[in-house]
Amino acid sequence: MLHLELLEEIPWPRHETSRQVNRTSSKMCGIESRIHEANGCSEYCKRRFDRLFASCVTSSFCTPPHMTAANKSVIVGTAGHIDHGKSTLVEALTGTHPDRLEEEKRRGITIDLGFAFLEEGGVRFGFVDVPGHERFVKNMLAGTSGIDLVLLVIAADEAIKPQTREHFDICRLLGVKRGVIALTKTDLVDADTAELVRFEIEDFVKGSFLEGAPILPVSARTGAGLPELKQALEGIARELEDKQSGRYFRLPIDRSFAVKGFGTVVTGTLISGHMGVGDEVELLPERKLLRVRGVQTGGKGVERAEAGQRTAVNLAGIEHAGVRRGMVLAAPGRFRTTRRIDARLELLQSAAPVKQRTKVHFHAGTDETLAEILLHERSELQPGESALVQLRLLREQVAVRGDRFIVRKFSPVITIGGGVVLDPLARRPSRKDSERVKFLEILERGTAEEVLRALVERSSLGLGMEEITSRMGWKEEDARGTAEKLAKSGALRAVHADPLLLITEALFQEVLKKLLARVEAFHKQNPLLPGIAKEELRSAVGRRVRTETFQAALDELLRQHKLLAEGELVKKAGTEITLTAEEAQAKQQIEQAFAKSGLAVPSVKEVLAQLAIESRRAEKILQILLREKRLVRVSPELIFHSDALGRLGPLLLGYKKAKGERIGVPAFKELTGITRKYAIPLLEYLDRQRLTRRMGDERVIL
Ligand SMILES: Nc1nc2c(ncn2[C@@H]2O[C@H](COP(=O)(O)OP(=O)(O)OP(=O)(O)O)[C@@H](O)[C@H]2O)c(=O)[nH]1
Ligand SMILES: [Mg+2]
Repeated sequence: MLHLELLEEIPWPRHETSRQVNRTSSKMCGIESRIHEANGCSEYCKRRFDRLFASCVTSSFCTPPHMTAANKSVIVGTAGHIDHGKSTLVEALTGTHPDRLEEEKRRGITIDLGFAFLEEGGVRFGFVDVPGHERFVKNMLAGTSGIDLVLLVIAADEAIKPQTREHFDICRLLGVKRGVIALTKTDLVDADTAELVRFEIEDFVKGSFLEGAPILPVSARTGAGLPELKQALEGIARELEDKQSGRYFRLPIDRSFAVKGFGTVVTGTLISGHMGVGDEVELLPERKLLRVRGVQTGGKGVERAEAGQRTAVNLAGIEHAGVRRGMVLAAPGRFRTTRRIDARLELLQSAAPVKQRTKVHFHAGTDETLAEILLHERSELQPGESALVQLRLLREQVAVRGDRFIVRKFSPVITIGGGVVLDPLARRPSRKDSERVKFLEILERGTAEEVLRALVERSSLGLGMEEITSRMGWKEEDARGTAEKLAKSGALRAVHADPLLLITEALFQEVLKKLLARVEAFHKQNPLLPGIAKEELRSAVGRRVRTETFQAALDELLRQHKLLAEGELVKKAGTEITLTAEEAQAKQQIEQAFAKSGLAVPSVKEVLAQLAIESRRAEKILQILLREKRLVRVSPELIFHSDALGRLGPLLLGYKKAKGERIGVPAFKELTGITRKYAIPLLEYLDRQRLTRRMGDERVIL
């Protein structure tokens, strides 16, 4: 196995920043990496590489190595207006300047996302530094979607500016729950001004998730306030809930590049589950299966990355140009892509009213696409209001219930709202669908049991496990547990165990009733037939009932002994064929006709024609005799009585004793006293019964 040290922020031997990199350490790391690869990586290699890694710390492009074991990973996203000092503050906190691009250095502004790491008091912080420029909010959105807490940066000399508001709104709409406010550049203002800005900020965040959050005066230039800021970040980080490690692995990609000697590397924030070296992962929406060759979190090679960590993944099986920001790495087969999402959309106070079919830019995870808003049960959404909507997406997205998204006006491009995904595999809106709003309200507020029940009730054909997990983002075992509880309470029925298929108990009862009624009707219409063929019964419940449901219902009726199965036939328990006196007489007549003729049997037609009952009934009585094995069909035209056939065995044995084991057709005719018309089909029948074996023109008696 290849041990790859994917140094996300330190000397990457990568194309785009090769000039920025400390050459010596980069070269050494590159060489070491190749040794790892060539040797299939020994522990020795790994240790040497770690030592080299440690020697890189003096480089201005290196993050300190993380030699102590951090027990919590937290992603901090910066937010704030352009030039308010976000990147400078990240550098002051971590030692890494997050701006990577040549253009960023030249223009002195952040254009794309930057990353840095800090380990403080057992917490491993991953910083995502975002651009403040209004033209790059799109990039900011890709970085902010996976953060745990926001570091809202407001310069003391400028106070609250447009992108302070926009970034703050975005964080709120994305459901960021915690944060710290850094009042930067305090070295440029006097104490009174700083105090005034603090009041302004307190007012600004009132009633939001940042109300009561620490507002800390800092200066990246003098270093004032930095220890307090680190302490505040650490304090909040400790209070944060752990991320969704109990869900399936999902990593929205924010960067993809090639590393010489390793190939494609992608990075992103691991938003749920975990993933490790050697795993198979699925690239969505491409649906490509790829293998993980190496993983790095927080600037260090690891065997496994967990939810909540900045992660770099070295992928086998794809060119880096084949991966773009917005794609998702996911646990294979656990997520689906969609172009219709039902959601709760909140419109910002500052936005204009939204009408039916308003076009917007839709941002979720690290991806964006155009979307059309379809309002459910209303024609307009007013500023500051929220509503249930459908988002019709231009390009396929990966989404599960609970994912957050942002919408921005089509033109000019400004943030107008955001919300939460309720049903990622939504149906096309229809006036007939009167239950949709009720259903979405359950998805919005319901417990797992209420949600699963509502989902099953809305799936007339039944709901499969794959659909439950990909739609809700639940793990299979959790879905199974919830389903079991609902089955016990009598709300749902599992008609198939693996893969699980659920239907409502009401539908199951309906199918049971239909099956019973169909079997009863069959007996009524066909008193002389023993039962209905399973296939015929299957078609009686219609195509809107899945085969699994039909089978489970049939099994249930058999288990309850309401129905009985004999081979491919199903009959109602307790029903026997009862013949009328006329039919019983006909049965006797048929049997006798064949019995008395020995082996020179009459044709079926002749026998039936002599009966007093009509031919259809007579035919059924003949079938009964065949089923009872009193008569045997030897060829399509010829039927014999079983007693006559039974006498053939001893007759042949006598012949064998007297004349030897071989017998020809003429000898057989003579032995049985029948013509060729009967002899040939009978000999073929005896071959099938293994009483004789054909050898040329003769038979060997066995
Ligand atoms: N005096 C002083 N200047 C600062 C301080 N922090 C940042 N600056 C300066 O402010 C300018 C902008 O800082 P950046 O860190 O690039 O600002 P930013 O918020 O990252 O800007 P964008 O990423 O483009 O939105 C730079 O020239 C910094 O040197 C500070 O605390 N005091
Ligand atoms: Mg910056």
